[in-house]
Amino acid sequence: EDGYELWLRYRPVGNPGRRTEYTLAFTHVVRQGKSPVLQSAAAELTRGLSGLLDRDIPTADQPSERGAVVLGTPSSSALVRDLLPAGELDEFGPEGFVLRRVRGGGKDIVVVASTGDRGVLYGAFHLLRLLQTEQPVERLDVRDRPTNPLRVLNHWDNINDTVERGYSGGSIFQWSVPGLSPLVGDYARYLASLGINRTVVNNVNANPQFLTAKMLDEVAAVADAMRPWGVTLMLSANFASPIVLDRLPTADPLEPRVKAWWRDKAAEVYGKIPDFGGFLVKANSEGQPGPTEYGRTHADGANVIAEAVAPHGGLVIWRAFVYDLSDGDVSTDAYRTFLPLDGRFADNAVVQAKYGPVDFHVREPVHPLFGAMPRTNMTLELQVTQEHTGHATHLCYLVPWWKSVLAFDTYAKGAGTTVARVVGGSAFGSVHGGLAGVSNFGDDRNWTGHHLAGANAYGYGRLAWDPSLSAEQITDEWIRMTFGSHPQLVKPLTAMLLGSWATFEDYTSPLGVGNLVAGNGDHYNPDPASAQIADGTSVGFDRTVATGTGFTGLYREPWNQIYESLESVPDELLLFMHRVPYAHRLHSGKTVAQHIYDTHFEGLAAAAGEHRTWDGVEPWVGSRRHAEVAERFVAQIAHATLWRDTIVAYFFRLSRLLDERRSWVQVKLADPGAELVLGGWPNRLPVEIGNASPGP
Ligand code: BDP
Repeated sequence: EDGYELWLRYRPVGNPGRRTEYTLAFTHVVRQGKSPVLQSAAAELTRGLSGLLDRDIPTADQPSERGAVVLGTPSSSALVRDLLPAGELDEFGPEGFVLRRVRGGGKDIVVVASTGDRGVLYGAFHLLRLLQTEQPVERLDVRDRPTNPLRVLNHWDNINDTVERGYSGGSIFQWSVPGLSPLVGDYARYLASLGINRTVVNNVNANPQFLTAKMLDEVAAVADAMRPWGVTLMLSANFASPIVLDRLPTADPLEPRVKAWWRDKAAEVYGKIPDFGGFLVKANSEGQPGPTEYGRTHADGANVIAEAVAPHGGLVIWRAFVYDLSDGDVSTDAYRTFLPLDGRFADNAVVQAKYGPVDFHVREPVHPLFGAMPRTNMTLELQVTQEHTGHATHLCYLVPWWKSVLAFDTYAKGAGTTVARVVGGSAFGSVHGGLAGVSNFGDDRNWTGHHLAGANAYGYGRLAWDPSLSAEQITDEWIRMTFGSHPQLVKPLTAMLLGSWATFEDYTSPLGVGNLVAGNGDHYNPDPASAQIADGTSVGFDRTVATGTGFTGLYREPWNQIYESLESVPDELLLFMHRVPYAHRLHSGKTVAQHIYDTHFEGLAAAAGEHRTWDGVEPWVGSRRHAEVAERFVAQIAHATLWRDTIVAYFFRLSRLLDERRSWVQVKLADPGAELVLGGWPNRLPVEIGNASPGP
């Protein structure tokens, strides 16, 4: 197996009892209704059941014997109307569904129903997931609906097929090749299996050429291929498009000619893609054009596009990733720029903020904008692609981290106003909110480069559907669906995945200090000096109100107090909020220096342990996938060693504090040549310290 099938492999159910149970319960598929989405749902059920039960599952118009799976909507199917109480489905909306085992005409029937076609499709995938994970179906009765209206995957794919921050090959859309990429249909099917209902198909650093008539034809073909899977297409738009494409003298959003341009462009797009989802915009950020060039606000900018797409039912998603105030602390810029605009964005505009106030680092506090803009639709942007977390080389499973972001309590409307509730809409009643993930899909055969990075794509989708799912459940599902249900496989792999984010954090950036990589580089190799967060006496970033940049004051009670005080700031965010001497004692009882030494040795040891775990599950994983991941582990361990040695050496050199638990630092200190070696940093020392080290 080469990994192309991801979590939709549909291999025969291994557990004999379950297989018999399913074989009796599912004998044929009854589709009522002809829409393309319903056809996808029926085809998927037939394909999935045939694979899982290892026999041909036919499709029929009516239930013929016991074990029919009936799928449809009340409007497409008389059977669905008969089998479920009138009105029951309304509660779950057109994307929600009911799966139930009922008796109809004296026969056992399984109904997969929704008021909308998409809901039926999602119900079909849910039913298959239950079987793939070997759940009982005896008393099947599932009622579910997505928490988030917007469940979006963003592609940073360029017109020349490269992918910004992509580590799994080129663009799956193959924009540079005329005609539809053969990957698109399969890709859309994977999105549907997770309930992802939108995708933005080009980079936020947007090439205006995507909006030319010729490219729009290409884009329309992609939309056509995704439509049967219930996926709505969106485009990133360059704010200067009116200038670049049609030589307007300005892109000032309040200029009538500019408004007309966007109105006409929207009409053109909708002429080709009637169900187009709208535009995503990165403006006045990292060199991208935007409204502030004309003295206008981000709301003015968003609204001109919002107005243009509104008559067609479209949205504008406007990113809050700005840091152009540049007066000291970028972590306050987005807050200070956007907060005054609360209530000024159009109803069909959505503000999208990254989870943290700086970037997608391995650890940041949750962005203070969440909960601070009660009159604005918001989406939370997560980075599925591992730009800052080891690319497609390191195992870094991000679901536990995302869970903690979603569960963060903003206290905006009292206790319990979590980020999940803010973006999902239940906190402030916003209509268009949810999650956006920066995709890790590329045209590598296994889609995500590292086979285990598929878990991040899967986990993102599941959390977008329901942020209350536990990390354990999501992980368990993914492993069973991707590799199988053998207990000797599921248990160790679950633990390995769940621990891997902490492992990565341990051997990279300690205590919330931020990325210790070269500023504008590939965000991969250690380069702590360039981060400029430490000197010979202290380390960290003073963001307090009392003596620092005031960032901690952007949070509500009690977080502002908790973060402001050294007594209460959580260890893992200490260096994000405070500047402290190396001998400062953490709540854990360790000094900062000792914590850095320990976590780096322990993190590397944990990574080596993950590699051993992987070797131990070889019999159940399949040789090709096993070997490919094992290769990545070898590279990861080598790179993690470089990280450990670089970071440990760097902080030892600055702090001169001995490692209380290991001998290597003392050896180096006692060695008169130590200074010389230290002077060789960063190129030589890490290697030498690594060699001298007795290991953890
Ligand atoms: C940064 C990435 C850059 C993106 C930018 C963004 O390094 O490639 O364009 O985020 O999110 O982290 O716009």
